[in-house]
Amino acid sequence: MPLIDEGYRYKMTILTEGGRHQLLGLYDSPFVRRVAVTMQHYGIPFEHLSLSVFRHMDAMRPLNPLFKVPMLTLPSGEKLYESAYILDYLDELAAERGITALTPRSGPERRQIQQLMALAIVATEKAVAIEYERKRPGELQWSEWTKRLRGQMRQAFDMLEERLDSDFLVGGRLTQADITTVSGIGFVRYVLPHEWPEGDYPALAGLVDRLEASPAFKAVPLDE
Ligand SMILES: N[C@@H](CCC(=O)N[C@@H](CS)C(=O)NCC(=O)O)C(=O)O
Repeated sequence: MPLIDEGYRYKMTILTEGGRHQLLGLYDSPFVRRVAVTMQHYGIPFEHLSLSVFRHMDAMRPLNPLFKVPMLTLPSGEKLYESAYILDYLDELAAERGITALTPRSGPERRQIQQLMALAIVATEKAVAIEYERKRPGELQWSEWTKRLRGQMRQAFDMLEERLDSDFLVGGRLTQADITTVSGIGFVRYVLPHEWPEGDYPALAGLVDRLEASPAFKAVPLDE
């Protein structure tokens, strides 16, 4: 059975030619999800192409032969890769529309947000690596390596937990540090629930509850 029927292919052509943003990748990817939540937050409409880098390779090949998501196709047809660069583009777009960017263009807050995002990305990358290790045939899995990954993931979450002493990580307002952190934790809780010792992270758990209940996160469910 073809993974993309003709109607779908037609729809995609219209979208890439017709002036809308198009986001490729499943929302169970924390990197795709942070981009989608950001677009929701900024009110930038987009088409979501819900294709898996593993299960839908034939359908993805003509769109993105790198098999790496997220990929954002701009209304011009230009393709952007790497969530950090995509977010940078979205912040610029938001600023042009008079919306406060989730990461300011300059100043000490920018640095703080970027450094907390760096911690969230370490935690998230290590969690994704744990999942990839689990996907390997049983005899090729290396428990010592998984232990190291788990230690790094938890260390990064510990450092974020320590920093969170109010409703948000930086400046008493929602920033990309919060969205990236909650997207990473969302992935762990959804894909690797046994790796999320909730009781160890009360402040982060509160942040997750608050943000997951917000319209921007609710519009981006993990199973799409
Ligand atoms: N640094 C990249 C990481 C993206 C990433 O690792 N995406 C995963 C899905 S969670 C992926 O595409 N995996 C397929 C692969 O790496 O081959 C970003 O932030 O965009």
